[in-house]
Amino acid sequence: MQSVAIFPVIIYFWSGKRKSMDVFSVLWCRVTKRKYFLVFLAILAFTAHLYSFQVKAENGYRLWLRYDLIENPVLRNKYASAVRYIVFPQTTETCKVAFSELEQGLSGLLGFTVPLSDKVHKNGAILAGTISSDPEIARNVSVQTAESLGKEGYLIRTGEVNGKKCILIAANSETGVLYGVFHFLRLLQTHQDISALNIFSAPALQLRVLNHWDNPDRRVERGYAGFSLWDWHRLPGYIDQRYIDYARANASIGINGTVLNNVNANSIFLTSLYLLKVKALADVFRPYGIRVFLSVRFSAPVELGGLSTADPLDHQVKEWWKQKADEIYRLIPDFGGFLVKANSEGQPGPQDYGRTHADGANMLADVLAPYGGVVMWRAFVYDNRSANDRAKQAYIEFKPLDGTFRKNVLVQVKNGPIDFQPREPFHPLFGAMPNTSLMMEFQITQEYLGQGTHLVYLGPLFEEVLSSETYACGKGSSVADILEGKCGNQSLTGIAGVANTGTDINWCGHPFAQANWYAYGRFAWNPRITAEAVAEEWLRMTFSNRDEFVEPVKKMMITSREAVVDYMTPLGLHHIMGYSHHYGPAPWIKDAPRYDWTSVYYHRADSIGLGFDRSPNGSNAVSQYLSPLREEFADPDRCPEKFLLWFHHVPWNKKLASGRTLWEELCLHYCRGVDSVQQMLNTWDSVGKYIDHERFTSVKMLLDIQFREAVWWRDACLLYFQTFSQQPLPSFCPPPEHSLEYYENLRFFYVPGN
Ligand code: GCW
Repeated sequence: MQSVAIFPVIIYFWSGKRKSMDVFSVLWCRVTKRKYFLVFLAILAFTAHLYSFQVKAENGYRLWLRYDLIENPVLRNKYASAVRYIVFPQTTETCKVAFSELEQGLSGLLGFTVPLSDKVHKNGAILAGTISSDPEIARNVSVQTAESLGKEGYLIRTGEVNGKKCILIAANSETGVLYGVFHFLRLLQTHQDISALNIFSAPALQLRVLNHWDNPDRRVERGYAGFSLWDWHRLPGYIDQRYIDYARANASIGINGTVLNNVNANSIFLTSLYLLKVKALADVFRPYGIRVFLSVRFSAPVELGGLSTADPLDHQVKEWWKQKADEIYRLIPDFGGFLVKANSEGQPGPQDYGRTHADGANMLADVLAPYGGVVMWRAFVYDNRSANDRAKQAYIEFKPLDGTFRKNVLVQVKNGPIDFQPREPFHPLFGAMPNTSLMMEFQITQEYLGQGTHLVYLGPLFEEVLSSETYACGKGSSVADILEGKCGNQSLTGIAGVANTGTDINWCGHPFAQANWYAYGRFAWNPRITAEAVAEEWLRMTFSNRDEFVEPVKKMMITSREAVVDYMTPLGLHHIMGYSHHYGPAPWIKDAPRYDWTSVYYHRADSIGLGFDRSPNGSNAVSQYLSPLREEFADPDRCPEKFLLWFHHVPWNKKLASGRTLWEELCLHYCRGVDSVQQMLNTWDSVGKYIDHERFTSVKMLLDIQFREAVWWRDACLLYFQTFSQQPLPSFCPPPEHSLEYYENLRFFYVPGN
């Protein structure tokens, strides 16, 4: 915009007749002469170009890595005097990308190119590098500190070299330095004080990976942001700039691994042709500290190797996998390993041959071990054999295997025992397998949380799960403690997030879905961070540093998770979404090939009440939790209300803590959820003036959709449950727009991600 404003000024001075003629008269004189007219057009075109660039630049592509000029000149000058030059020997590819990020970031934020120097000679240097390779850095970092930084940690400290004040960004590895650079830029992006820095940061978990559910045809299972980022057809020859920007974004939040393909895996990824494509991506990601992994189909030896079996104890099968591992590591020496979904939802697995999950996982682990690779074996299993409760099956199958997995196996457990619902209690396997490396699986893509159109910030969900009390090693042992290996004998630690990225220009579809990618990375690095702190960082980097914007929008983000729980599945309800595509409400689903694919299986509504009885009188799933949590969950009067209908079948007229009956409370939550979305809309309207029009409008349209869909959820669910409660809607709930029949007859085709 500033460039447009300069235009009349140029004309004014160019006229040379400032006193006698106004700008428009001058313009008129000049344009009558052809050559001036051409100059005029050129200036106009240039200005228009600058203007259009500025508008387009806010399409969200840059994510949180926006390095726009810091507008406040006082702050900018303060930073500029602290970072007058950079001393950063670039000996490796990782150092090169770290330096280029630092240079690019600083020049954008400060408005000038900060020069590179080979030594600290005056105040105001940024001195970046590894501790072992730079004696100046080494002098500033004690051996003890260096040790505690580990492989990927870093420090950012105001120090002194040759008697000159400088900012040190140091680590044991180049990747650590890269992480430090991103952190340092974040300080500037969020306008922090950098005059006396003493930051020390190391990741709490070793493996911090994204799981892409991307298929070879580029469709993304449960993806709501376009097609897969991986252009398999043009790989390995064509390297899309997106791959590099993807790596930058991940490195900026400490993600160090990516599983490229869907857990419902296609064996094609293990063919020699595709491994070359995988190698091309691995080569792009390597400088950013990101290793690639593949989801593998357990029956690949049959499909690709022509064997008659995939039995993990069969000699030929083991040999086939060994040869495959050798081939992979010849191409990709730092290949991360395999992710496996076995004997779940129709996928092949060791149980097809009468073997256990451990037999399958260990066989693969053995072929990867010589190369340092790992197996991430998923515990998301359920089938027709799950006697009386799907929620219990993973525990039943896996707990007896505790202690039998190889050291390089991690069992990957979803955050809750069913399936990424808006709210679930934590998975009871956390705390049940002290001799196994357990890793967390979160879903960043919003399969069950409004998919591509609802603004739902997942930070509070991550925080709630990670801080849940498990009693695994006495009172005060959280899920985070277990993940970090503080509560058992884990040899490896890790966390996975099912990615929400795609080819949409802004990567994630909904502008606020970017916050969930960001938050996942920040929680993976530090499971004890708060959702609020993360939201604030993200907002400042992604939109604006103005408090008038940040404060209300942060509040909106924090409440958005409770809002979706309220208007979809309050009080512990779960899995009542549309059949298969999971879009919209469908509590009435009762005919499906399997009972546990219906909604009635999960909510159990009848004339007496609502909810799944998982107490000792019911399926007794509560017994999978440790005492005293088990007893708390088992008692309907002590069970937290947010999980009430998860664990209990509660009579419609039972009085809850508020004094309201279950029916009244249910109505209150559904109606409150809609009100919250209205509040979100109001908040957004009030902050429009602080941000660019493009993203403002995009979010506004999406919030309008979210509001209509929240109303739809409320009305459809209340009308349906009312057929059981047989009670009127309380006065605080507006009358539904349509009949129950209308909602039941809605049909949706081509829902994305299905
Ligand atoms: O929730 C279900 C999803 C499936 C997914 C599965 C899983 C990849 O609806 O789409 O399959 O979970 O996690 O394996």
